[in-house]
Amino acid sequence: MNKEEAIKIVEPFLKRERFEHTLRVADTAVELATIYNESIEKVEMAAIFHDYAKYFPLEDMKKVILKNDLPKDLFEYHSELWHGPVASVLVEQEYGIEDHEIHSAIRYHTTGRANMSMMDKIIFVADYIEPGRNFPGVEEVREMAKQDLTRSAWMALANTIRFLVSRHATVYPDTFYAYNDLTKRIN
Ligand code: DGI
Ligand code: FE
Ligand code: FE
Ligand code: FE
Repeated sequence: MNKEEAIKIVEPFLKRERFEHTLRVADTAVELATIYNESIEKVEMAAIFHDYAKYFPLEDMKKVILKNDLPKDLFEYHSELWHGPVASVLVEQEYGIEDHEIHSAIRYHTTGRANMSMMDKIIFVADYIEPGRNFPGVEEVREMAKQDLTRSAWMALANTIRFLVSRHATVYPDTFYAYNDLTKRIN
């Protein structure tokens, strides 16, 4: 599948703004892949599909989680966390994308995880810094992403945790695992 085919697949599943976000994540991810010597084709594919399941009915996502080897504790947390894991299995089952690095980058794009791969970090950070984002602190993460991808992912995780705590929201364990792991790795 090439880039154009992938875009044609996801477009009908996304609202217009989300589709445009997806294209900006893909461009941003390609810029990062260029800087950090990762596969442009793989990063682009992960980015195009990362929010593929974002608007699936909750019941459909639930079924996908139950039928596949995905963590059932997702049901104890906000349903906003389901679309990445769900998309990561559907890209294989529905579109034959078999690359595990692509699966992982899609699966963990919202929460992160311990031991994030370069591709995981590229998609996670691209999703956070794409030019349409204006979270408090995003400009610092944008600048850092060009210098030190790991530190930029750590900054985005810290901001996300601060944001969730300020809203008295729960934080999924993988988000803490990602933050703790990167805290030990940054210098
Ligand atoms: O799908 P996007 O909007 O492009 O972005 P995303 O998938 O990174 O995040 C979706 C939302 O999930 C975002 O508003 C913040 C929230 N979120 C991220 N990590 C956690 C979280 N929500 C909870 N409850 N726990 C988390 O760990
Ligand atoms: Fe998402
Ligand atoms: Fe994100
Ligand atoms: Fe996204």
